[in-house]
This record gives sequence, structure tokens and C-alpha cells, in this order.
Amino acid sequence: MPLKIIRNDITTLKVDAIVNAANESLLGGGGVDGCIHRAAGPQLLEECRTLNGCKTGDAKITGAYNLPCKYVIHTPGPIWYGGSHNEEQLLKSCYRRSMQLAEENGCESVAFPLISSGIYGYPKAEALRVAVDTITGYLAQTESEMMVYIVVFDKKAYQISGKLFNDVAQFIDDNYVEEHELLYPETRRRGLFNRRSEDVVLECAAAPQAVPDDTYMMQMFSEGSLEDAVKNLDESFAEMLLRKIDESGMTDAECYKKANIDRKLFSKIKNVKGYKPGKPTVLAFAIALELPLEEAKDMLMKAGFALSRSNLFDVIIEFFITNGKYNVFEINEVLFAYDQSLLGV
Ligand code: AR6
Repeated sequence: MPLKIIRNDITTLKVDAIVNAANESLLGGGGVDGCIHRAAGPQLLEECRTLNGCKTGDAKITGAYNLPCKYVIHTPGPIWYGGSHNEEQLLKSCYRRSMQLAEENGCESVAFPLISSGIYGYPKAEALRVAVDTITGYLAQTESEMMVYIVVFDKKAYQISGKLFNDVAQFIDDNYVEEHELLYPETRRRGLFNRRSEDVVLECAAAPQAVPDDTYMMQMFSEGSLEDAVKNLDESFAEMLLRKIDESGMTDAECYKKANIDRKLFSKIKNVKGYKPGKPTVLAFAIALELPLEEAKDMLMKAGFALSRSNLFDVIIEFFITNGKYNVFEINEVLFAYDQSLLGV
């Protein structure tokens, strides 16, 4: 059921359904509509002719012909007239109706372009926000385990904007320390690098203590048998995760959905002893559980990871945690804009 933002040409995706940002006639046009009709071949237009058009905010489904997917869901988005002409409600309705149609037709995966954000002029950052909010809202209330992709085609057109992005950029500027600075901090004194603050470098030097240190392990072994040492091992990542879910009052499903993790991966973590999830998965849970920074670091450590100021991904995550912003999908938008791995799957 998770949501993933990807950069691709939607006509190449091997998913069950792709969504077409159409117009009310459903008889083709420019933009993604033109690409889809060209790639599907003339039979798509023939089928579309039988549908008698479609209202803005509604959706209709057809076969996919020469496309690698099974279905095309056509939805005419609203034309942007400045935002006070019900554009947002209509755009939300496009996503909801398309999701419904995909679900009714048994689709397990569906890919959306950013509807209305091209020829119809909806500002891209807002169009993305509406897409993410509406799709995640839909996924949270359905039993279906659909995998949903938002396909962002044109990276140049996807401008980082708005207060959130400015705040993230500022935080990165203040805290991100590139590797070479850590290795050669003295070069900064010679003015070769202009990033700031000695204390950041000191914090970084202290950061990689993710793994229990050797002295601690030596003590454990010298004070008792190996058996005792094994018995005394700390709570594992999976144990901590399940405990935190219980403490949060969420159900397992509420938590993995909020973390953008699918049920299969969650049950692997829960049931396969010693299973090691990746760092974005661990962080997705830490965020879904709204853990403060120290606890998030503790959870990471249990899975063998750490947060470092010399890793851009980590700095972005730290920004969100320290600012108490725990929306995985909002974080993913920012990670996506910075070309970083996304949280969850
Ligand atoms: N794959 C993924 N996304 C794409 C692709 C592609 N191959 N091509 C474009 N996009 P638009 P609209 C992105 O203009 O704003 C048509 O004439 C593009 O960068 O296709 O809803 C229809 O017939 C943009 O972000 O659709 C309507 O008349 C997004 O898809 C009108 O355009 C949507 O841009 C609909 O306008």
C-alpha cells in the first residue's frame, strides 16, 4: 500500500494502471495525454470515443493496448485560475476517483502523473502536495494494499519552494558537513571551505558511535560467561519497535501505514528473527512513532545504523525530527527534491 515518488516517463512503467491527465473530451491532447496515446496506439483513441467524455474531477478506465501496463485511467484535472475556483477540491477528486477505479478493477499498483501541473497550470509544488495528501489519505482508510507511484517527469520544473524548503535549506547549510571537512578540518582555517562552526565538526567526530563500543563488550565478556553476555544483550530493534508501537496506542497497521511500509515487510521484521531492515525503513518507523531525536538514534543503533552530520540524508531527517515534523510523506518530498533515498519502501 505505500506511496513512492519517482522520476520517470509514465508510459514506460509496468504497473497495473497508469493515470492520464486528460481533458473532458477524452480524445487526446498534448503533455502526458499525448505521450500515452502515442505509446498505446490508435486503439486507445477508439475506445476513448465510446466513453462520451468525462467531467473534471471524475475518472474513466480503458485498456492500455501497446503500453506495458494493463489499464489507463483517464481523469481531467482542473484548469488553474488562481486557486479560488475550486481547483483544489477538483484535483483531490481526480486522485480519489482514480484510486477508486484502480481498486474496483483489482489493481495492485498504480502510477499518477502530477495532474493539472503542466498545460493546466496548477503550481507544481502545490499539485504535488495535493497528490501526496489525497493519496495517503485514501490509502490510510482502505484495506487495499495498492502500491502507488507519483511520477514527477520534469525535475527542472520541480522547483524547491516555500517556507519548509527554505527552512530545510537553512538547516542543511548550518549543519551539513562534507566528508572532506571532517577529514581535513584545518583546511577551513586556511579559508578553503566556507561552511561553519567548529562545534559541528566536534559533534561529527563524536557521531559514529553507533555500535556498542569495544570496552563495553570486553567488560561484558570478562565479567561472566558468553551465555550470560548473550542473555544480557539489549532489546533488539524489532522488540523496541513493537514496544514503541504498543506504547503509542497505534495498531500495527496504523503504524506501518504511517511509516509508508508495506504489510509484508512489517511482518518480516516482526516474525523473522534477526532480520535486518535498511536504514530508511528504520527511520520511517522512528518518524511514524514520532520519536524524539535521542530515541530515534537509539532505534537506529539497534539496527546497526547512526545519524551523521556528513550525510545529507541524515541531516534532512534530523531537521524534521528536531522540528517535531513527523509526516513521512512530507519528508519524502524534501528527500526527493534533494535526490536522496526515500523513507519506507
Ligand atoms: N510521464 C510522466 N509525466 C509527464 C509526462 C510523461 N511522459 N509528460 C508530461 N508529464 P500535462 P495537465 C508531466 O500538461 O496539466 C493535455 O493536452 C508534466 O511535466 O500533461 O493536467 C490534456 O489533453 C506535468 O507535470 O497535463 C489536457 O488538455 C504533468 O505531467 C491538458 O493537457 C501534467 O502535465 C491537461 O493538462
